[in-house]
Amino acid sequence: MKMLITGGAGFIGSAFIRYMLKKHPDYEYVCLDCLTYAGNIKNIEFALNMPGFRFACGSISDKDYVDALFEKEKFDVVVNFAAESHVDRSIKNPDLVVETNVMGTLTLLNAARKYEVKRFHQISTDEVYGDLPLDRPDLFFTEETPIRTSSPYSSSKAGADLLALAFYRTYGLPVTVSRCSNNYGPRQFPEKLIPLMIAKALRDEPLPVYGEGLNVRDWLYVDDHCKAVDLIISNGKPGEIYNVGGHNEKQNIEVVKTVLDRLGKPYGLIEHVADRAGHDLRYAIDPSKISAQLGWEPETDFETGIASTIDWYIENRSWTDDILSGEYLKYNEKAAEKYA
Ligand code: NAD
Ligand code: TDX
Repeated sequence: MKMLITGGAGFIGSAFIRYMLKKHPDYEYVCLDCLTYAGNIKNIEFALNMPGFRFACGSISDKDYVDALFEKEKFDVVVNFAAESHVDRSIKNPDLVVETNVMGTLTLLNAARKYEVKRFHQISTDEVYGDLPLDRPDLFFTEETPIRTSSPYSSSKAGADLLALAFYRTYGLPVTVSRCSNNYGPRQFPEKLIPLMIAKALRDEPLPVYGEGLNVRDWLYVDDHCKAVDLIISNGKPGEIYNVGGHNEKQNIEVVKTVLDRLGKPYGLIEHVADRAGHDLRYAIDPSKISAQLGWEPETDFETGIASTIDWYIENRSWTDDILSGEYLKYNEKAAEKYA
């Protein structure tokens, strides 16, 4: 079994590589990642010299590179994590999310079809369903919820999903799609809510909470997402979409206060700032399909997961420091040359 993992130098992709190398050490893996600002070669340093693992520094949007890689490696399975993943950046630069998330996915789909991969798994997001009202806690996103995106990011992810599903229907490419809720855990880039708030609090800097902080996100520990993806690849049905989430809804302000409490820092560090444009109110996943059909259940509850996540950022402070100082770009550049 040979698996291509794109975006494997990022937050979830690197957790997935860790998870899979442990769970299926007999598989062969290639990680394709072009090391954008969000990629970090240190995230997968442990794997670089392992037999059965190879890093390829290239872009999913580079047709010639992708075609040559597929021709050479003859992948059985492709798991596409690579994306521009930050909503705020997509609001500032909508063109890039379309180029990477839509055109990059199309490039991979074309290659997967040409080289007859046995499974193409597209990593999507609950954000493709838009948002739910704050005053209807009875409502959840199911796989039948219509696509109703809000941001350039979620629109581009929805475009990629629809293309992947079209390749299943039109060309018979064995595609599966997973739509997961907000992930948290070690090695998340310090622009996303939880690692950003930890980084700011550790430095006694103001914590920027958009608006009143009443928007709700449904948090899942990253390894539980990895477990779901592995199950879908092994036992999921081509053409199907699987929602992934652990019924762990929290208002942003609650999450921020949890971080401050764990670090022993005062709530006075919280600074309410201008709201995000088009800010989605509430995300909440109904995971009953993946639970009933594939037996998936999350293993890490929020209290345990957030405590160990905060501890990880304290114990590995140099990981964040290197990003904030720009030092990580130097070792990424070296890796880009070595693994071109
Ligand atoms: P991330 O931003 O941490 O990592 C993205 C990775 O993709 C980086 O290593 C980056 O270098 C790489 N990449 C970007 N453009 C590329 C290109 N053109 N070619 C090759 N590699 C490229 O993102 P993440 O948070 O780990 O998210 C991974 C995937 O999961 C994304 O598809 C995202 O939409 C999805 N997702 C994320 C969450 C979340 O909470 N973080 C939730 C649901 C779904
Ligand atoms: O500084 C901040 N202040 C703040 O209040 C930031 C960065 C965020 N927020 C709020 C906005 C959201 O309501 O916190 C919430 C979470 O924000 P993000 O971490 O940016 O995540 P979100 O916009 O919910 O999108 C995430 O979940 C779905 C990921 O970034 C996506 O990649 C994933 O698809």
